[in-house]
Formats: sequence, C-alpha cells, structure tokens
Amino acid sequence: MTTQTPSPLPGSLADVDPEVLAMIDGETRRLRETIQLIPSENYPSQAVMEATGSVFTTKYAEGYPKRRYYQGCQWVDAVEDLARKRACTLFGADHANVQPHSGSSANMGVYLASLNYGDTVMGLDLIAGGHLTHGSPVNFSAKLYKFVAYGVDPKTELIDFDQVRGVARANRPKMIVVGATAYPRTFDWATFKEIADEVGALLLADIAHISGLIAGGAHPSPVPFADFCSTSTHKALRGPRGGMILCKSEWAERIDKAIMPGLQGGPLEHVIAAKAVMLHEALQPAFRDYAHAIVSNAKALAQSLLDEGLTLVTGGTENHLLIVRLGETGPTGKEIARALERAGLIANANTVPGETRGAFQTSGVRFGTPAATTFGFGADEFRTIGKLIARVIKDPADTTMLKSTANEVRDLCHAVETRRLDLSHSAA
Ligand code: DSN
Repeated sequence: MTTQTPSPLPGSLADVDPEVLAMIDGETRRLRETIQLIPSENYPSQAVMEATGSVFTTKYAEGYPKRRYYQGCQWVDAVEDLARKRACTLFGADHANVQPHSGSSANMGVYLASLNYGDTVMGLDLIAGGHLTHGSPVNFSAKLYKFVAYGVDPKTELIDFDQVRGVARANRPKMIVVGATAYPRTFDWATFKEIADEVGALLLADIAHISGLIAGGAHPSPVPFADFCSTSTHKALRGPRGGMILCKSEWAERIDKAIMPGLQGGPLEHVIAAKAVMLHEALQPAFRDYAHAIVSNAKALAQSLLDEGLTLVTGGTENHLLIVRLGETGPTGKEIARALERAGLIANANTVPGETRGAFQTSGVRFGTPAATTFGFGADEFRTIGKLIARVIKDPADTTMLKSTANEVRDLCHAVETRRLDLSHSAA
C-alpha cells in the first residue's frame, strides 16, 4: 500500500482535469491495442511508475548525498545512495552518477568532465547508426568539439576496424565514442580499447540501447574496458525516462562536478527513486531471462522478415533491433512507417548505411523487441509480426489490408494480454 502524498490540491486527476485524463486513457489504449516495435521504448513496471509519481517530486536536492545545498534531504539521500549502489552492483562499475536527466545529458556530462572545447573526438557516423550526440553537425557535440566519424564496411555493413584504426591514427582523438541507435550487432569492446590505447584516447561506451542486454548478460559488457559508460534508463533497462553514467573511480569527482553544478541544477529525485526500483528489478534472475528473450525474439523476427524476402542491414541481428533496407526508389522509410502505424505496428523510419534519401524520409525502417517482449510476445508471435510487417511493406497503399491488419494486431494484443493475466492469476 503506497503512502498517500500530502497535497494542498483536493481531488484526483479525474476530478481536476478530465481532459488530460482522457489523453492518458487514450495513450493507455494505444499501448494495449498496437504493437510497440520502436527499439528505444519499453513498458516500465507498475513499481517504477509508482516511484516516478511519488512524493520525491517535491524535493529540491542540489548536490549529492550528504553534500546537499538544501536541508531535509535524509530520504532523497537514502534513495539516491541506493540507486548508485545498485547501479555499481548491477554493472560491476566503480562509480555511478544517477542524476542525468537523459542519455544526451549523460553524454554531455562525460564530455564536459573529460574534454576541452575543440578537442577531437571520434564517433560512429549518424547515417551508419550513430547518435546525435556522437557528432551530428546539428547537435551541440559537433558545435563544441571536433568530431571525426568512423563508419561501417559498405558491403558487410559491420563496423570496419581497419577504418576505425585508420581514422584514429590519422586524427589522434582525445576520446573514442562507441555506441549506436541503429546497429544490430554486438560491439567488440576489447578491440576498441586496444585502438583507443594505441592512440592515447579515452573510451566512452554509450550503451543506451543495450544497457538492459548487458545487465541481463545478453551482450558483452564494456565496463572492464571503458573509462565511461553512459546510458538512458528507459530503453531495454525498462526504467523511467532518464540517464546515468558509470565510470572508473579516477573520474568520479569530475563526472559528479560536470553533472552538478556543470550542467544541471536540482536532480529529479522521483525519477532517481524509480531508477533505484528499475535497478532492483534488473538485479533479479528473471531479468536475465527477459534480456535473453529480447535477443531471441529479435532473431525470430529477423528470420521471419528474411523468409518473406526482405533485406536486413548486416543480414540480421545479434541484439534487440533490426533494420529493413528498402529500395532506393519506391516508398520511403517514412511512408512505410506511416502505413505500418495504420496497421497497428509502431516502428520508425531509419537511415541505412549509404543512405541517399536523408534522415527524415530514409530508405529503412527500424524494429526492436524490448517493449513487445515485456508485453508478453514470444518467438511465435514475433514470427507472425514479421509476416504482418512484410505484408504492409509489400503493399503500403492497400488501405483495406491496413485496416484488417490493424484488427489482427488488436486481436493478437488482446490474446497475449489475456494469456499474461491468466498466467499471473494462476501464479498467485
Ligand atoms: N532517440 C533514441 C532512439 O530512438 O534510438 C536514441 O536516443
């Protein structure tokens, strides 16, 4: 039973603002009747949602546990300490900072702690699957630092270590950033570390997409190799929206100072409480099963799409996501993503290596399994989802088919939800 939050405002959301409540209800329905295939999204647990909506939202707590600029911090100190301790235990890290408001803020904090403006940094090209904060020209990262990009082999679409080594030797970066938003393969951290050491660079592993897989033992961990790891907390890790930094102990003080007072003021202690809950959940044995199910479901989806004759970037997947490469002519990724949405399949347009149609229209569509795996879909359902996706990609203008597919998707969601509820009742 949750303790009631004291509030000077009487009334529930239903009484105070039915207009917003209707929007929340609409979003809840959407989440139950369509399939969430955006690889960076997830359904957090009720426990995470309760902590996010808790009384901790009230407190100003600039500083860190036992070193705050405000009084009355005994409980936020306790919860932030618990989150930091759990993060270090889960990932085997020396130090954790759980205050970043997002994955982007976490990266900003790492750069601020370790680089001077104008320093050279290496990151994966956005087109090849990198992130905005890894040196996209429209992002602060490229405005404040001199980013040089490494890419993927145009044939295999895998990270080309000869190229990585060549770019590193030619540019002698102060930091190499490894991580991606759209790379369907595992990262070879040891080789990146070897290259970083050869040129005297720091190594940042941006594990936002894969931190849940790493926590669950379904992807190799960069923690032994990287000076810093940054992550968001709402993707496969299944927590509240936010960010987190792990680092070696020699960087702890500089990381903490970079986040507060360098970048942020008051931490979002209600979100930090929810991060603590997320980390507790990720430390349970069941989370390992979840992380491995994400990967096996992605492989089932990939095989189903390949069986339908579609082309996947790198030919498949080893993690939680995959990217369908469309033709350079014909419907764009954006047009296909819109058609998929009409069919109840929620994905996003994505660039592919060698992209010719720009970052908004794109020649690819990205799919991921973390959220739908949480919802209860297994390999059989993912094979069915693959068939439905292929049907839409092959004929995105057939509105009758899109409508009937949306009905099939809704039935599939209801069946899975009913099965899940039945199982939870029988377990109780
Ligand atoms: N925008 C996120 C994604 O969808 O991958 C990365 O931050």
